[in-house]
Amino acid sequence: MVKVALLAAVLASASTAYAQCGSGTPNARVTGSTGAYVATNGSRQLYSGSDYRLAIQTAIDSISSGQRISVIASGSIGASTITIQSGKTFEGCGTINVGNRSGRGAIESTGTTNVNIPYLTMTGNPYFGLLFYGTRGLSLGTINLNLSAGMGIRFHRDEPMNYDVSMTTINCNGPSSHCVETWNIDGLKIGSVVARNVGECGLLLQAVRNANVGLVDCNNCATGTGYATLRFANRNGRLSSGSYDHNIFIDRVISRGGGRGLFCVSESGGAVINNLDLASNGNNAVLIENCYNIQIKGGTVKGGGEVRLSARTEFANNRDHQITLRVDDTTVRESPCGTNIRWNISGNARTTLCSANGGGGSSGGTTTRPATTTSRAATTTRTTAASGGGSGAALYGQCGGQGWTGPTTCASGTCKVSNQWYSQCLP
Ligand SMILES: *[C@@H]1O[C@H](CO)[C@@H](O)[C@H](O)[C@H]1NC(C)=O
Ligand SMILES: *[C@@H]1O[C@H](CO)[C@@H](O)[C@H](O)[C@H]1NC(C)=O
Ligand SMILES: *[C@@H]1O[C@H](CO)[C@@H](O)[C@H](O)[C@H]1NC(C)=O
Ligand SMILES: CC(=O)N[C@H]1CO[C@H](CO)[C@@H](O)[C@@H]1O
Repeated sequence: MVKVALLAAVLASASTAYAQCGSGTPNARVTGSTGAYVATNGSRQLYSGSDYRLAIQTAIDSISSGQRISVIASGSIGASTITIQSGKTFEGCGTINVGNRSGRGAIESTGTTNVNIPYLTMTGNPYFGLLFYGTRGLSLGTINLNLSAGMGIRFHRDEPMNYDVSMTTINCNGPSSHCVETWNIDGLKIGSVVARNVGECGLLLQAVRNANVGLVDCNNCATGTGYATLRFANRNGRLSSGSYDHNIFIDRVISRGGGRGLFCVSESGGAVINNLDLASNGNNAVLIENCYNIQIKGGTVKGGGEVRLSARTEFANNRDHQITLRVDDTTVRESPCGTNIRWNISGNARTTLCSANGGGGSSGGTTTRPATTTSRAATTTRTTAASGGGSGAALYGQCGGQGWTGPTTCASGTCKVSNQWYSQCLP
């Protein structure tokens, strides 16, 4: 808790000190426009010329830890990298256009402490817009990434851990990969990630522990892929003790269209999600695969692909989930049966679950609830046909796609291919 309080204090002081980008008296500035950039440190001119990146880097290098540089000018750095060292505050007030430097970030900060980027607006097609690893006390404020391709923010894989990372408001439009992809963070606080037209995930958390996220809101993210608005993967939420005690807290996930809504995979878990608001997701609205101790406290799923608990054989099966949701116009299915899965599903969804309300258990019969029945206990049957042919998938249910093992015909409507991963019964 001390950590959280400290973080809040740091954020508060940052926002009080610099109410607007470039306000007050930054220690260094980059001004000018195309062909004529000027870097100044106080009243000293350090650079004058056409190289926007060099102007920015010269200004950054001139300040000391605890000082601030404001890039007032807009321009293009091409396929190159801006590096921010420990203790420095970097404000991108103009629009920084960037190119694709393979394997690298347009802006990087690695092995640093207390770097602060309160404002940034970036355009272009970076390999990684911002690349981080081995950071401590990194703070990102309002970051606008309006990209034509590439990835927004990346915390690198196979590199040292990051500690105490905060992000206030991340907005993405247009990247072909993820808006935010994290690996290896202990202590993450995010206000919101709002993403539009993103090729892969809105927010992808991997090997992260002790996280607190306000909102993830995606419209048209991960269309035609197995990615999701919010994805947990690669032992996300696994504590160093190996336990999956709740340590990943997500307040709200909004997802419209695109690929999956929520996707948990590869031994991740330890997460509490207060509210889901998913509609018309392709693939699965929710897919939880080999995950542990996920609690979904409420919310709605409307149409789109099914809500599904599934498992691959290379990891231990699902266990200890508690899922309360209203689900309409799609299906809810647990296959294979997990251990200690507590469902509370309302709405008109057809459900194929392994335990009755509030129950646990990993074996025995499957409970199928037809769309019109509200009492699950009333219609307990062994359902060999539930995931197979017979009557076919319900209207708006999934009827095909790569990896799909359920029905391939429709009880109502016609099976139409949405993409490689997902076919749906449509009227
Ligand atoms: C993003 O950039 C495009 C041009 O590349 C522009 O038309 C659009 O207005 C920008 N959107 C935002 C939200 O800045
Ligand atoms: C960047 O260039 C590499 C090849 O060097 C290419 O594979 C990649 O798709 C490009 N990324 C973007 C965002 O343009
Ligand atoms: C199921 O969820 C509803 C809210 O949708 C709640 O009112 C009810 O108490 C829950 N039931 C159980 C058994 O948890
Ligand atoms: C290179 C240079 O001139 N650096 C100076 C920039 O200004 C700060 C004070 O704002 C000095 O501490 C730096 O030495």
